[in-house]
Amino acid sequence: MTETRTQTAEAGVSGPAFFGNHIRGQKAAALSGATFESRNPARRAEVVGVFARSGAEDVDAAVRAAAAAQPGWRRTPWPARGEALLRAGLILERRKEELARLMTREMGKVITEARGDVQEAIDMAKYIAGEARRPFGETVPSELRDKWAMTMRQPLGVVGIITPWNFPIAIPAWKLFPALLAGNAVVFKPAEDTPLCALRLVEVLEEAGVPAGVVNIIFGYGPEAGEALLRHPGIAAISFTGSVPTGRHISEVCGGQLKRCSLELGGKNAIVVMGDADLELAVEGALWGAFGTSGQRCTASSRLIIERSALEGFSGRLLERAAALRLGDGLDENVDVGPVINEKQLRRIHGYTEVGVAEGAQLLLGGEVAAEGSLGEGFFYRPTVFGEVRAGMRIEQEEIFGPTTAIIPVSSLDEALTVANGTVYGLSLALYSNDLRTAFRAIEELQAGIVYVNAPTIGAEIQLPFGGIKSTGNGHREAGTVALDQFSEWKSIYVDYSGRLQRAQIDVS
Ligand code: UN1
Repeated sequence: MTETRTQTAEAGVSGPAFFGNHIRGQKAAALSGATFESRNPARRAEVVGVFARSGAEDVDAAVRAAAAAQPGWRRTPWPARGEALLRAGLILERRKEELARLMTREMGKVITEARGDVQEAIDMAKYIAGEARRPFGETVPSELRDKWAMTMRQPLGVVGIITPWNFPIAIPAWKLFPALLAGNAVVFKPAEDTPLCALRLVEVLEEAGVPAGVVNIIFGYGPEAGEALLRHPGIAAISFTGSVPTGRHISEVCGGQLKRCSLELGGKNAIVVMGDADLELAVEGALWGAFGTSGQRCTASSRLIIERSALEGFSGRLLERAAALRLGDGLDENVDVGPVINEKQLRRIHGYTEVGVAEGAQLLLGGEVAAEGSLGEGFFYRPTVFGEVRAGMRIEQEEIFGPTTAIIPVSSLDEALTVANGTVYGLSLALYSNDLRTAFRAIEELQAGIVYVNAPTIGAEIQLPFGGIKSTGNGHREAGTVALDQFSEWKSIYVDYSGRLQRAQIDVS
């Protein structure tokens, strides 16, 4: 256990628990002694924990620990590494409810969704454990006699993993589990809003048999801990999920150091609803896609592109259903929409409401901070719907990362596809239609890493690659059959058993 109670000024009264960094399996305060707090966004007065605020010297200690542990882990057979990850999945399964409740306290998503988040990590553990016995290489004929040619995957060494707060267990699992299966050691910097979820996940990995030092956590802020991790020469690769500006910065630094980086960045995802669609189904999808996780998903349905013939029926139903969504503490099973993560995000989301109004979009619902009763204790924003949004408006182009969606009327499938494709992002796009030809045309034409038919833009499963095109990323994918690619190198091996020098390209007969 890496926690102690902090003492408040009054002797004997214990304050919130203190959590150090997790280095070589041991708790470690920041060398500077600095700390920060993680708070419950549904009640800002509630401190979930006090955490080490790391600087470059803490990062260095974590990288050294990882580098010392990596050779032993690399030599552990793949199936044995897989067994440890499977055990981690089984522990997560046993502790699912407890971890989900912690997640709701720490970042606010409603409890049903928090359970889904833990489940995504369980799924990933089981999937990747299966991969342990099939990290296939190739064996191909040599052009020379008595010589074999083959490939195998190799770990990179020590990798840096930097994760966001919106999926506090699932996204770390997407990255940590394949990185570990491939034989890497890890220095993990979780978002400063969800440090305790991250610590619990790593404790589960160690309980499951991942040796101390193989995964180390440094808590803290991007410009301090994240920056030091990124620049550390002992780090072979960075895997990052977060914003486009941070992703670009990471890419530039890694580029300068010839360091591999995989980036999973923003989205401005859209649901297209054609006139022939099942409107009830489309409204259900839009509600879930736009307001699930309070819209704080990179896959959120923040644009609803509606064919004019369906506009009235769709908008009427949507507004009625959205107005009935219940806000509150996500631990209450009757709550539909939890808080947003923090005050800064709350202000940013409201800033976009002001932008939309100034641009001339019609504010149809919400558009304000919700503060009545106990909602005033947290960071709540009303589900917000804009109508009469035109392609090119800022609220149609920029990622808001909150419970705000924009209805964009269009006149044809062609126009719908052009609008859907008309942003710098390319993560997830969806189409509702009952016409097979329309559906397949959209599947071909939509420019995104993920396309849904008759389902909203959220809801990816771990057995398919996850990621996007254009400014959403830099060509990598997480999860699925390619999960190991970002965390391994190919080694090509030639074995010549002829007993004589055979020159390739020359002694060929
Ligand atoms: C994210 O929003 O960063 O498809 C990830 C989904 C989830 C994962 C979202 N399974 O919405």
